[in-house]
Amino acid sequence: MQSEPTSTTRTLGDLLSPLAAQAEAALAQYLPEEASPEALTAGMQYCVEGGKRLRPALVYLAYNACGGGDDELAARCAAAIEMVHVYSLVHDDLPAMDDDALRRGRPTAHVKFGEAMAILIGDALLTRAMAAIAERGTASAALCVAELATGAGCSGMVAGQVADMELCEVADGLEGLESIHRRKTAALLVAALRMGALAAGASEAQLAALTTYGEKLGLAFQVFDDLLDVTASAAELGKTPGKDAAGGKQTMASLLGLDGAREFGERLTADAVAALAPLGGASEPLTLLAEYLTTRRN
Ligand code: GRG
Repeated sequence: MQSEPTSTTRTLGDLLSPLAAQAEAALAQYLPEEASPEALTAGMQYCVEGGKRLRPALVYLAYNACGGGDDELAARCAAAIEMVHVYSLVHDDLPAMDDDALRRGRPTAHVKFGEAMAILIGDALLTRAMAAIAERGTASAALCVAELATGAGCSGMVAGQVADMELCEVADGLEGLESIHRRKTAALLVAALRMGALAAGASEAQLAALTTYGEKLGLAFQVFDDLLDVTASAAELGKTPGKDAAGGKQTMASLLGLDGAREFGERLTADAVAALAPLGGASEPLTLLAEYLTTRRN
């Protein structure tokens, strides 16, 4: 007889799949807008399919860790953060940016629908995300919109992308790379956690703990992403591997070496977990998530 998986043998999928099911339901409910042209809605839906649903999971886990409260707001935030994430992937894959043909194991949006439609699908996902939260109509919802816009915008993810594309000045070496990762990757994870916490009416201390966790987790996530770019296959990743090295881009792997980058990622993960202390036992799934992310293959 096969034994039940223990907490140490469970995979990232085991932890994320119930939360992913919640995210699917939230996306099905909050992505479509009645007056949107059918072709646009279909394009948006194509692009959100697949993916690990990591950011919605962070919304739900932070929400639960802070004791819950407004389930509908949490669901709206979970759908919204995935829409913003997917918009960023669609735009990042465009010829003017990373020019990639493969995403989530399928043709990218511009390959499938043409460049103009891909830009518009991204625009629609970003704006629909903000409306999906704001429509809740509460003060907490307004705070969540601000969190998401800040994490995604000109001091967060977009700023990180501008720096990554060398469209502004960036410091050399590790300092510069970390400043890119903090904005391009970590800012959206922080927004996911803070929105989940706000939907639960979290205290300032809980928000601060989750913010530090998200910052460290985001940096660690990107370190492991850099490693996967070197060590994983296209079949595992569902996107083109080896692009960083081919483009002569600085990454954690090129700066620190594979072993050094792994050690750095593990240290950041330990720092993320340590930041959860004020939340007590309720944050254990966030600890498990951080630890599982060190072993992910996609
Ligand atoms: C175009 C404004 C704009 C931003 C682009 C998301 C992004 C910023 C670039 C994509 C490339 C990249 C390495 C981003 C860092 C964040 C990251 C690792 C995204 C991939 O996230 P996963 O692994 O993807 O959670 P899935 O498909 O599982 O959701």
